[in-house]
This record gives sequence, C-alpha cells and structure tokens, in this order.
Amino acid sequence: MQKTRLILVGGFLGSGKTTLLRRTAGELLARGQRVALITNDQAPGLVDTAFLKQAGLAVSEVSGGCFCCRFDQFVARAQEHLAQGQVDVILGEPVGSCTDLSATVLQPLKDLCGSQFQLAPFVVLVDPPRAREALSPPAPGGFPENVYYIFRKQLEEADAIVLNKADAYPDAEVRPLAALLRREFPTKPLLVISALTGVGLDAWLAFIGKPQPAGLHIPEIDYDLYAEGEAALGWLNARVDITAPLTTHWAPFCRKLLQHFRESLAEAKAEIAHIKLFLSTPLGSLTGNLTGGASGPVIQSGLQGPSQNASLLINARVHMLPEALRVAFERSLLEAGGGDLEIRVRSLESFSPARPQPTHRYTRVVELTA
Ligand SMILES: Nc1nc2c(ncn2[C@@H]2O[C@H](COP(=O)(O)OP(=O)(O)OP(=O)(O)O)[C@@H](O)[C@H]2O)c(=O)[nH]1
Ligand SMILES: [Mg+2]
Repeated sequence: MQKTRLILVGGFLGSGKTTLLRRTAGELLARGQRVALITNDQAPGLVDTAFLKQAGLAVSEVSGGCFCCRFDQFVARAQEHLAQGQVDVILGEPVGSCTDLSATVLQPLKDLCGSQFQLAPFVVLVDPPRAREALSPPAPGGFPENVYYIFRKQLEEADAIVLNKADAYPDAEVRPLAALLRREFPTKPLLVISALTGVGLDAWLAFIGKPQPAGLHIPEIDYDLYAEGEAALGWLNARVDITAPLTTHWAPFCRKLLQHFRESLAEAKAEIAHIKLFLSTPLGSLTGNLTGGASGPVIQSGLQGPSQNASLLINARVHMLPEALRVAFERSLLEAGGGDLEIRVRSLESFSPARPQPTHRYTRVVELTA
C-alpha cells in the first residue's frame, strides 16, 4: 500500500505556517492529490482551523496540548483522515512556541508509524525580523531571552529552513539574513519564499515532494529554559457572539478591535507574537492578524455584505501575564463596540502554557531503511 506523505511545518508564532499550508494544500489539490490538514493548539477555539475549513479543506485539530504532549491524539487524527478515504498528503502545523519536535514527534513517527506514513523533511518557517532578533544575541527585540532560546532551537532541529515573507522586505534586508542563516546552519537547505504572494512556491513544492530523510537533528534542549520561554507568553482563546442594532459592515469593527488591542499592549510594553481573529456571519467570513513590530492590523474580508449578527474567534499570544491579557482584550472589545453592540463572550481561556511533558522523547535519530 502507498504510504501517506506527512509534512510538518514548524516555526515561531506568526511566521506564516497556516498561510503556507493553505496555499500548499490548494496547489496539491489542483495537481490531483488528496490532502488533509491537522492544526494544533494549547486550547480549543482555533482560528487556524476555522480559516482552513472556510477554504473548503479537510481539517482536524489536536487541541489542549502540542503534538509532542498529545502524540497519540496526533496519530489518531492522522489515522482518522486515512480511514475517511485515501489521502496522499497530510499537512501538520505544530504550535508555534513548541520545539524539540524532532525528538518527540518525528523520531516516534518514524519508529512507530513508519509503515503508514512517509515523513517529509521537517521544515521550520521564519519571519525575517524575528530571525534577525533571535540570531543577534543579546536579542534586541521585545521578548525575553528564553523565548528566543525556543526560536533558535526550532532552527537547530530543522531539516530545512524557509525564510518567509520575502515580499514584505527589500532584497537588501532579505539577502544578508539568508546569508546569516546559511552561515549559522551550513548543512540545512534554505528556501526563500513568500507564502502570501507565491514567490518561491514551485521550489517549495518540489522540495516537499522529493523523498528525503527527515528528522536528522536532535539538539540538546534545556527543558527548564524551554518551559520558562513558553510560560513567558500569555495565551488567550475566546469565542464571542456579537449583535448589532442594525446591519453592520464588520471589517471596521475588527480593525478597531485590533487597533485598540495593539495600543493597550503597547502601553503595557507587551510584545505581540501573534494575534489573529476569524469573524463569521451568514454572509461569509473575515480574518484579521497582528504580528509584532510596527505593522498594523491586516484585515482580509470575504464578507458578501453587512449583517446584524457575527461570531468572533480570537487567539492572542503575547508576552504578558494571562490575566492582564484578558483585561486588555475585554477592554478593547468594549471600546471597539462603542456601546452599540451586544457582546456575549461564549468562552474565554487565558493562560500560560504549562511545562511540556512529551509522550515520547528519543535521544537518537531513527534510521529508516525502506
Ligand atoms: N507579507 C507577508 N505576510 C505573510 C506571509 N505569510 C504570512 N503572512 C502574514 O503573517 C501573519 C501570520 O500568518 P499565519 O500564517 O497565520 O502564521 P502562523 O505561523 O500560522 O501563526 P501561528 O499559527 O499563530 O503560529 C498573517 O497576517 C499572514 O497574512 C508572506 O509571505 N508575506
Ligand atoms: Mg497558524
């Protein structure tokens, strides 16, 4: 029986994993391949899952812990996709604050599931400014050093590095960074792409389509530092129902919400890793994103018109205590609503990720003969 190709795309929060996976899935489907996706988060209510489902893709999720701590759930989701019909490719997106995936996911997959899945090289996606910060210690960015520790470990364990968002920065910035990554990681293939515009996508598809060894690197990981780095980030997942007195265009509301949120985090000097929202109405959906740095909210609307009711999903990952993050979010929601909207928070979780407790941890690279 033909094995299903399993492609895991890692990388720090906001580096563009979901954007790349959505585009990759679209390209593979257009080439006649059958594709499924698995998303992952520490808590339920994932914007990524909603975003990919709205694109008509077959998506399942592992929530409540990362792939390494929920390894059996991850394998169960992958097997469910197989049971539902022939699948040629499964694309998986691990949590962006996770590392040590080679030891805890890739090696066990090769060892325990090698007869079902053919693992592609583990690719780690990077956002140019974040990579520059992480590779220039002491990091000049807004995260504490233990967060950049995770970022660097992600690069160390990668089989290949993909420098994303090439469209957003001049060549004069991208080229020296690519050179720095090549110097630091001379044995790892490096691709430069834009998941958004499709630049470099053919090379990317050719790379993931080629049978190659996967999970070649198992770096030493200091779990105390890793746990501290993850715990330095506040996490918020919320579902909110909103009713307006009259039919409303929701894009301005979402923009205001993200702007207020951003201002209140800037006041608290809390660095944003990624804030993303997904708003749906009977007339379609809209996504909004905020990543760190100076860039403002990016709103992409697929709404076909105004409506009175909307459901909002929001996921925020910020260098801030979870309780303060919740307060900042709730305040921003009220400010964006301006007193006119009826806002019902259906669920809200804010927390810092717990210490990672992987199901397996292999210390040696599993060699595959076939
Ligand atoms: N300019 C530009 N923006 C991009 C590109 N790829 C992704 N983005 C934007 O970066 C933001 C984050 O993208 P996502 O795909 O959600 O990133 P992610 O890595 O899945 O984020 P998490 O799931 O939170 O870890 C969104 O606003 C994307 O539109 C790119 O190639 N160029
Ligand atoms: Mg994502």
